[in-house]
Amino acid sequence: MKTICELLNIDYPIFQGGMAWVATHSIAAAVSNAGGLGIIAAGHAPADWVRNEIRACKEKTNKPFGVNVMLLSPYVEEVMQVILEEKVPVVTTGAGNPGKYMEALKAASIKVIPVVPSVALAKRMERCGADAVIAEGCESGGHIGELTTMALVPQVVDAVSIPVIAAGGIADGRGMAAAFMLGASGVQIGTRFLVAEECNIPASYKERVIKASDIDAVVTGRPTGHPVRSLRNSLTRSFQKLEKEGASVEELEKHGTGALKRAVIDGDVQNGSVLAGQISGLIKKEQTAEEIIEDLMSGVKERLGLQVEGINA
Ligand code: TUI
Repeated sequence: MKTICELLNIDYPIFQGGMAWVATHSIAAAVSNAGGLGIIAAGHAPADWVRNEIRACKEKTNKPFGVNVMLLSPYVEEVMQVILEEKVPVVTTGAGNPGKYMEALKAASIKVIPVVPSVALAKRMERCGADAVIAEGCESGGHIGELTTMALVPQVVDAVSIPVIAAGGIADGRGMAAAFMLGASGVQIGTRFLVAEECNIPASYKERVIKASDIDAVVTGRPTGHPVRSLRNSLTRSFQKLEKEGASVEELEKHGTGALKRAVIDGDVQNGSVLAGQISGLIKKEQTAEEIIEDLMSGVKERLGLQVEGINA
């Protein structure tokens, strides 16, 4: 089996998470230029916005990059069309089953790497032609599944024969080494790239991540069927109150409307949804994407030396 670096033509087995509203061409191009796989998040954005971001990314890097498609987006069909037209090298997907798009993406030689929260979905994705899967544990920020990274990754590794990328709770060389020990072929990292210099979110958002403690990343929205992990603030407290009072799904969904944009665009980290993972407490400073990748690679090499395929590319 090819290593993930050989498969995608990248130097290091590090994906930057496709964080909605956050992951624009700026951070994606910086991560790709540093040898990882930068990923633009399509989120809930219209197709024209995605096309502009793809073109801006191509201006800034000649290296492979990806687009993450949030399958709950109302624009998913048009966004997939743009990805095909622009011949984006890699597509990752989240929050659903991308099966119906697989044939067209594969026919365009686009590598397809779905995020999976379970063994069953990982197997289904392998059967319909996925090139790899991202097994994302519930330590992650944003929309999450049930299983932890520690439990999910080895079970997915045993169930499929395509490469498995571990995500959720990984932010340094130790976490990366642990992921390789579980059988992963690479890692996807979101939270640490939130505080990258090239990540153009408000300073208030980065400061909130940097000052987060180990227990600050909480889950709200379980009753809606869309649990979301974000950093404790006025919004998470009001959500928890509504949930305790038995608010309806409609009320809870209404309460969450526009909350991510409030944090990422307006910088309102009290009333907005500050999506971030459980590993936030480990993150202490802003650095360039290149410094983050160098730190991850030196940390993992220090621990695993030459043992793991793909890390010495
Ligand atoms: O998608 C994410 N993280 C996200 S998406 C997001 S924006 C958002 N919009 C509306 C509601 C909630 C969030 C913020 N963060 N991560 C990847 C991920 N995918 N986590 C879990 C899943 C997942 C869940 C179910 C993937 C597939 C799936 O399949 C269900 C099925 O159809 O079989």
